[in-house]
Amino acid sequence: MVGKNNNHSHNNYDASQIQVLEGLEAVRHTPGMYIGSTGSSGLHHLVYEVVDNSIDEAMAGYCDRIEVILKPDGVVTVSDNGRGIPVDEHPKMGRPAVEVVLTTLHAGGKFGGEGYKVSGGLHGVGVSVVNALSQWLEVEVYREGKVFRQRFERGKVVTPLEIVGTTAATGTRITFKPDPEIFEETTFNLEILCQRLRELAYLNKGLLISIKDEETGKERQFKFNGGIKEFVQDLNKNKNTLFPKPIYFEAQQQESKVEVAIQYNDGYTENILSYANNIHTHEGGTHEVGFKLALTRAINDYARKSGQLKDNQPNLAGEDIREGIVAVLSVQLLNPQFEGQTKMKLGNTEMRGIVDSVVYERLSAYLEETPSVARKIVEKAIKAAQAREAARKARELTRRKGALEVTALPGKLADCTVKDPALCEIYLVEGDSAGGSAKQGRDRRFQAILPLRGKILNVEKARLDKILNNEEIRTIITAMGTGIDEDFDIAKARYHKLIIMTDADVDGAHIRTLLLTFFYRYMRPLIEAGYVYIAQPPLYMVTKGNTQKYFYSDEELEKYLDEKGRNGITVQRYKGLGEMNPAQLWETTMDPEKRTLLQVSLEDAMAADQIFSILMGDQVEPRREFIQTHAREVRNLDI
Ligand code: 0RA
Repeated sequence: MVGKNNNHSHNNYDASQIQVLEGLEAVRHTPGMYIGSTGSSGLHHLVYEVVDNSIDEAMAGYCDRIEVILKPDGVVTVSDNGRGIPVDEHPKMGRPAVEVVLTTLHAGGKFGGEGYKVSGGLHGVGVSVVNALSQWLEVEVYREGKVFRQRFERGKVVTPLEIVGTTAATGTRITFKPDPEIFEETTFNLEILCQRLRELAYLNKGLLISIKDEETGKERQFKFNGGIKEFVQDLNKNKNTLFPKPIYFEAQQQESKVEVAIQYNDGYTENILSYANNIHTHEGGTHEVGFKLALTRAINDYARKSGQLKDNQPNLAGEDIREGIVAVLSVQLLNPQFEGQTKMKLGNTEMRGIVDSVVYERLSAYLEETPSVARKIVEKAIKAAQAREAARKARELTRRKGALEVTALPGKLADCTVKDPALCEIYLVEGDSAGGSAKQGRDRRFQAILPLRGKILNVEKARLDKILNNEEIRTIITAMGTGIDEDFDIAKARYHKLIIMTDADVDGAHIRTLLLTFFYRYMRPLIEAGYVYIAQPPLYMVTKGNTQKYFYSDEELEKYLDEKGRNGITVQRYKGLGEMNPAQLWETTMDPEKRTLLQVSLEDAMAADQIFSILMGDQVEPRREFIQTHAREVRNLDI
């Protein structure tokens, strides 16, 4: 046993111990407050929280490997080769520091002097939250030549810290089983974890992060010596870039660190990913504002100096300068303030000026030194400005002609009879044959059907003026009645539910991604209002005698077959909606009493938008591969 004071065992609570238990009880009482949810997202958050502590150790320069292992029964291990959580007695608490870290809420902050500054994964909640929400957790510390071990159950100490062996290594290993009493969902998804771990590996150059699923044997390793420079190159992998090597710089200013990588492609979208302390700031914030200000100023200054922009011409607008940009901005700061609807917007006001001055100075120097690249960026921005002007004129013209007004509804639309939009829904259905079944199977009082034919316009490659001329898109806009883009008006929505119903195959996933991208870019308030849904048609029909049962996932079907056996059972796999007759389509997918709809969140749509950029890239091969690996995930959007 370690430490002088061993009498902190079960029935000998002192004041601090009582506080600890109250703290962890609070976590178990309202887990959502600490990890967001007790669904799949919260479950995965536990792993991120533990990994974040190892990342901090890596950022302090003491750790270069982190390993995640998924074990049977929902158990996870996270190991690192850092210094190991200190084991000496904590001066105030009279217990080993590692026990304090694992049982004290926000042991995040400093405690017991300089050496014990655990930033606690600036998500802020700390690893004690993981402990509180685990059926059991074991920590092993490799330090001072020894192996230390301690076990907890539901946050409570069950064995004191013990020395169980010797070792030459240093590091920390935390193994835990999320508590099934707390989590609705207890199976980890390797792909979801990989996404975050890959992102962390990009953000921490040279750090090796590996993950292994012991049950399937699947193993992945992430290590990027180029860090965010490689991140930007990978985001541009399927694109035509304007120049091969990303612009890159990092700088330390006051207590903060700023790191930037920029590369342009010949597309029209803006893709700036910003991070604060390794957290993706989806909603941007002060650092991103500073970045954009500096970018606009540096490019305009250069365009004038180089003579590409004449004295009598107006400045290039920020949005023109950002057309086709792919950039990663990563800042580290002491007390990050996260704000906004989803707490993913950086609020620290000082970061605006800090990032602005760093980016302006370093980018201006780069442009001076690299005129060939500078010229290409300015040329692209000038073209964007011209195109924007042309699009404005086209829109003006369309508006004057009243082309988007709902004078006549599209012929293909089978409208509903009820007129109150709050009660009405519109199904966008892939293909004429499924469209036909949906028309026959629906409740025509409140369900409208719009069949979509053929490939909808590739929105990534077209600008607004072209999009407005695409027939399928026009039909959707007209049927919805809202207009789009700057003219969008949600009050005019003719339906408060827009339901995307596509086949459960690759093409269906493709069409869905495309529609979500279109809504995300041109009708975003529709998504924000929660009006956009995805229908969930069954994957299988099982017939036994004269009864039929429907199954919506492979797991569901397997479970059923395991229970009932396969005797006298036929399984039909639906390849497309067209294989269901109108009555079946109604019963399984359209009847409000029985169906499941997935409501599309802004994050889902944002993800679709990113997937879309990859799908619609300029090179064909990676596309196929991507669709195949992701088709199923898109179906299982987590809401
Ligand atoms: C507090 C102080 C020190 C390291 C750590 C915590 C630490 C925590 C975790 C959590 C997962 N892995 C970790 N690795 C280290 C520094 C102690 C010293 O000065 O040696």
